[in-house]
Amino acid sequence: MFDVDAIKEVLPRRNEMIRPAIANVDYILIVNSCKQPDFSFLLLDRFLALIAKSEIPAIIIITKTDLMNALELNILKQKLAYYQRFCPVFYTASLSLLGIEAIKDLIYKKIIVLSGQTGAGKSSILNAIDPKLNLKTDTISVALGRGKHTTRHVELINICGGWIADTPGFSKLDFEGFEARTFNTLYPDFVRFRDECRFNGCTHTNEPGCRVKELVQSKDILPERYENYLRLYEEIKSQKPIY
Ligand SMILES: Nc1nc2c(ncn2[C@@H]2O[C@H](COP(=O)(O)OP(=O)(O)OP(=O)(O)O)[C@@H](O)[C@H]2O)c(=O)[nH]1
Ligand SMILES: [Mg+2]
Ligand SMILES: [Zn+2]
Repeated sequence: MFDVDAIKEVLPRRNEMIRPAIANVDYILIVNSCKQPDFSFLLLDRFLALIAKSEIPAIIIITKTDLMNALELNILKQKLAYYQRFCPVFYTASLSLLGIEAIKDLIYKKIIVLSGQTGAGKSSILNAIDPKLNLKTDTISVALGRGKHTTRHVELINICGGWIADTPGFSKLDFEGFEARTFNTLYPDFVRFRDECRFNGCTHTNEPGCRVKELVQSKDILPERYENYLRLYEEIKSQKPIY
């Protein structure tokens, strides 16, 4: 197997992920399943903010589209159309190979990291690209409604003329080292309007004359995304500082 650390020595580091430790990553694919485990916008927003801090471009991959009926999938697609303004979104169903060609095109000449909840279908995407990889996958736990941490370590795989890292899914993602005051800078859809808020450095929470809040009212900013922002903002604010 290719040594993940070797890449770090060859090239100057453009960016570096802390978990997993891979340098010069071109994209992080945030893998989210429609069901099993259930799709969560809060989890997606959490991922996007974490990745925004690493300054690596994110791409959203929606897996297991076969598990939603047409109506459910349409509702999901309508909301995700909002995210498409600042982040590409791809839809897949790995077992029927739907959407897999588009993922292959992404990998060419790139270093990519697959990231997402356990059981979201990361390894299954790679098996769909090349069945010879025969990566271990497992059904999700019915009792817990999530995966079983089937992939245990980072594996960097050379396929489609590029490198892609399969990673273990995680169930916990925290904002250690993040500051509430600057959390708004991790939201490209809010940053656009920053200069239109009355106060410099507006956190878009309690300040008067906040343009972002106006745009939430008029639904030009997705209200659920803003509500999740407030939840994550409060979470960061209540974190104990670590010295
Ligand atoms: N119906 C359906 N099931 C899928 C699809 N993709 C993956 N699965 C199933 O979802 C389960 C979990 O898939 P994995 O590929 O192991 O998930 P993972 O993200 O690699 O999980 P970890 O390695 O634990 O992080 C397996 O039972 C897969 O067969 C899909 O597109 N449709
Ligand atoms: Mg896996
Ligand atoms: Zn504001």
